[in-house]
Amino acid sequence: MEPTPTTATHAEPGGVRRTRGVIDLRSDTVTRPTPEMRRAMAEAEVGDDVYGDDPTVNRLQAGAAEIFEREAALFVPSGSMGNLVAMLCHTRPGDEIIFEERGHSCLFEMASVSAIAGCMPRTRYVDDGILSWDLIEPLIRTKLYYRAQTALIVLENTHNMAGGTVYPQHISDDICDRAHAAGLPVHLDGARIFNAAVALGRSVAELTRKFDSVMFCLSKGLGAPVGSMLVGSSDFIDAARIKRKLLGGGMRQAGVLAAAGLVALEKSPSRLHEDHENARFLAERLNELPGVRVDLKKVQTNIVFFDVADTSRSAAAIAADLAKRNVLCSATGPTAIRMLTHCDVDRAGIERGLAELRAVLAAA
Ligand code: TLP
Repeated sequence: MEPTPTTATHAEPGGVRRTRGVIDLRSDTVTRPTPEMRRAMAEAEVGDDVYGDDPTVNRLQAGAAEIFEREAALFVPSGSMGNLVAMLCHTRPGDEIIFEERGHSCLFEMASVSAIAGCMPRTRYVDDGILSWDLIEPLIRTKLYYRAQTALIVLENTHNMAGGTVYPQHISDDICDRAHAAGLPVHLDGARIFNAAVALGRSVAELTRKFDSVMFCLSKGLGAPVGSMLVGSSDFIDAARIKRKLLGGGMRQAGVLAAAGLVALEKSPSRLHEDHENARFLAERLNELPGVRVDLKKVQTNIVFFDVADTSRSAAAIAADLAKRNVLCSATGPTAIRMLTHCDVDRAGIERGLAELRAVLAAA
């Protein structure tokens, strides 16, 4: 069957379309490498990165450090490993780490904060996911020898489970300044920091300059197949390299992956605004459907959550019916559904997704 042109934006070598008729809105992690990435991967110069000998990994790390205006960067296999490595560098077992309650590194990374870093999460719920110093300060432990000590604050920008919300820069800067005054480092889970930068019209360097360490993902909206980066000082990255090895994340000829990451860093940020426009379009149309509610003020980047309580059907049932019609989304709660826009679904694909949802709701 000829794949629908609305579902894919790039032709693969040999003319095969990337996505065969499926509108996959489960996540921006589902994006496939572009033909340019695949070419770069095939032609990548490689070496053994555990010896520091992979020229393509070295170029990627130097490029990321330059973009973030930091001393150094480290290529890691996943965002989860990047966050865990940072937590291992900043803390000791028995310490506490402050997170927003739905922070990815607290809730969705296999409890590695406790299981591997040996730390206690200390959390605070905020509806839009955006913490502020007045919410963080009461969570900091007093210095008593028999109490676990606060060792780190983790912020997430954009905040995934709050709907892709963006930290206003004065708030994240203020948290970092006050944390530093209190002797605490701040790590940024910046899996989607390029989306935040596009939403705010600022550079990622500007948004992140006060953080002690930053993790960002190449494999989400930037479209690379694998990999994330940690950026920070040379001392932090030297320590992070050791922790990465401890976790089994020392890779060998990783240049084949880094090559795609280099293309992603160079080419993808300038097109993320399309994903944001598609998310806004999607959110506004969803909000017009009977029984569907979207909190439009939270739709700031490429993530759309919507509530289906008033359709009298569960999110899981709707997601299952949509999947039968080749539209994929994630049921994230009894009545909550998450959809993400990305480079593999264009505006026509979004429209088809909406039409299928309309049909699913009408059939019920
Ligand atoms: N997020 C994934 C799922 O795990 C939920 C997604 O589909 O959104 N930080 C943030 C903010 C993330 O959203 C994710 C992945 C990660 C870290 C972890 O990245 P990976 O999947 O590379 O380990």
